[in-house]
Amino acid sequence: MKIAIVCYPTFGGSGVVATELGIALADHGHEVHFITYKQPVRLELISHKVHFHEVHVPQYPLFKYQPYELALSSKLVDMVKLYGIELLHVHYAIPHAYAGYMAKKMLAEEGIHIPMVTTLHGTDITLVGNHPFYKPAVTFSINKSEMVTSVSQSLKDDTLRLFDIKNDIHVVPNFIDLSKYQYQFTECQRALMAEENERIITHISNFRPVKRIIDIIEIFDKVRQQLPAKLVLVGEGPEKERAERLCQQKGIVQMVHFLGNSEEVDKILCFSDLFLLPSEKESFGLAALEAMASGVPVISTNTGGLPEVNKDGISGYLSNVGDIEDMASKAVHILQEDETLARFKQQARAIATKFETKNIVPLYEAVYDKALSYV
Ligand code: GMT
Repeated sequence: MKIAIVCYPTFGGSGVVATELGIALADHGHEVHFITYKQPVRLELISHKVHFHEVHVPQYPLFKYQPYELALSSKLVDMVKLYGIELLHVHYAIPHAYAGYMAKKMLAEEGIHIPMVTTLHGTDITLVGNHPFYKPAVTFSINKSEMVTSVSQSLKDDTLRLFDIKNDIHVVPNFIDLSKYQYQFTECQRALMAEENERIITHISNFRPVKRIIDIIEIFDKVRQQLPAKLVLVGEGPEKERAERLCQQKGIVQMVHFLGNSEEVDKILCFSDLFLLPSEKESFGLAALEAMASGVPVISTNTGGLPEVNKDGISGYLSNVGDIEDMASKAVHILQEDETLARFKQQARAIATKFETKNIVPLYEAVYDKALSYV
């Protein structure tokens, strides 16, 4: 099958999932065309099965807002015609599903009929898409997709609650290539981060308010008073400065490493003992799954799709949003004894195996087959 994948090429979870999916589909023999404004961060290998087409938006002074959707839909039309692409798979509804629909209509005028699959990732529904400014367009483009998938049951429920959706939503969970998370302890650069007797607590995100970075600092501050520990924070975003200031106020700057964005999260996770994800909302929590794949237990909130990924008392623990005390005491419980930590590490990895690429990608292929039967 010749498939166009439209996504955000950045460090965000939706872009990572789209990129890993494209790579896995190419491994299955499909021809994949990534169409976006920059080469996706985790797309290392360009081969005859994986193509990347950049969407250019020339700057024109008349426009206060440059029309990306227009450039994207035009690029989709051109690439579908040039490469004989048979299906569009758009990740993140805004504005990709809208641009995809326009491309479909333009192609139909020329007698080319191709289906569109829209994958909902979370904030496109729960935070951004739900805003009255976008809602009519998001509802319309979801309803005009041949097939719609969501990354968790929780996100499906949210979508049906918040939007007037007429078509079925198929839950296809996010997935992980476990072979990429198999660094042995000895290969890890643990000594660069912490003393031998210290536990390493990690968080990776885009540092948006929804991630509750301040809670992470507060939790860590409680934990480090009970046992020797270091905190490793990976990512960039609007809450970073506030977090840095709080570390200064608490006098814990030496115990907290801000690493910025990284393309080597696997190497960071391999020396981590615990992953914190105290988000306000999380449709899935790909970062938690990546941690679990590295054998790192997770303390997360019980919001959104997180309970579908992080199993309470097995791969880690779940707490109510904002319950810093509870998260700190559960963290101490996991980290205090070597035997407890070893058990949670092994259980976290075991739960992650349920989300292996080879189990999930065929679900997308089945969705594509069904979408093709509709045109
Ligand atoms: O906020 C983020 O983490 C980025 C965002 C994105 O679209 O890139 O992540 C969303 O999609 C991920 C991949 O499906 C999910 O794992 C995240 O849970 C989801 N984020 C939220 O729902 C806040």
